[in-house]
Amino acid sequence: MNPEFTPDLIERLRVAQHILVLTGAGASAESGIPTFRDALTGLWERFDPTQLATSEAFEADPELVWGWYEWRRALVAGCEPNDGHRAIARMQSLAKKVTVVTQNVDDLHERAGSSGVIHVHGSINAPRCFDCDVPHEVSALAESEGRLPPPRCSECGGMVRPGVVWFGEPLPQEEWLRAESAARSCDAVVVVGTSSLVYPAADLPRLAQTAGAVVAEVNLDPDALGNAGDRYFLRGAAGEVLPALVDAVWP
Ligand code: BJW
Ligand code: ZN
Repeated sequence: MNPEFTPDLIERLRVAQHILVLTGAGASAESGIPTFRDALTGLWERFDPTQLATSEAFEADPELVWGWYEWRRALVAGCEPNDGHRAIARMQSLAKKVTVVTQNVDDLHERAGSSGVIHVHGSINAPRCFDCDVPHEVSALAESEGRLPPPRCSECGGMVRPGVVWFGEPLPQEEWLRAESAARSCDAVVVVGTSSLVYPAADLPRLAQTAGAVVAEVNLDPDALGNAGDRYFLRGAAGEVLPALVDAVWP
């Protein structure tokens, strides 16, 4: 068994009444979706993803930003959930209660079989009007990668934008309240593949820890470990560590 799975951690997860799983881009990396702090490739290699994920970028160059999101939507549509997503879904079927909160805008948790997933940064499959917020039906995926003019809103003629949360925008209120409430009431948190740099999502493990929960973090990079107090760090790829962890806790 992985030596980082200490008997103490295994026992705390086994007896937990409510586990919060918080995922970031690293959870989908093994499915072929680049993380935010990874360099982009191809046509997009000149751009910093964190610079494209803003309303200022969209207003300055809508075709660039819409094209990038349509490229990512196509990428997600062509990717499959990985063993990490499947282990989380299995955890939901074995543990008493598991709430999955994701910062990811893909639907790979759902496709792996997870239910009730809380998307705190929105969804790449739910475009809406930039001006009046009316939802826009997703269009057929573009054949080629590159700049694309955003469609127009059928209500007001405004530009359609991706249904995701950009920097400086509030998180969807209901989703955030549910995520916060899960953090305050859970007894264990499993944090998967996030750099923990983006707030307020990065605060959820700290909130839970303050309320007495144990926190375990799965990440390839030890520097991603939050610095607050006694946490368990499970170094490695989500697709390897999570299935082994689920097997160890619920044999
Ligand atoms: C693996 C792996 C493998 C790889 N296995 N691991 C100063 C202090 C505090 C806050 C702020 C501040 N200045 C500004 C802010 C606020 C800002 C913020 O946090 N900025 C920071 C950068 C400092 N936050 C916001 O603006 C948020 N809104 C807000 O605060 O609203 C307030 C408000 C209230 C009322 C009115 C108005 C406003 C909104 C944040 C929205 C974030 N949006 C994005 C884009 C989403 C759409 C899209 O997908 O394009 O969300 S940015 C991007 O970062 C995306 C991600 O969800 C998010 C987090 O990234 P994540 O998931 O952690 O990915 P990476 O790439 O960073 O890390 C991957 C990790 O995986 C790494 O650690 C790898 O090692 C690891 N890994 N492979 C395991 N196989
Ligand atoms: Zn509109």
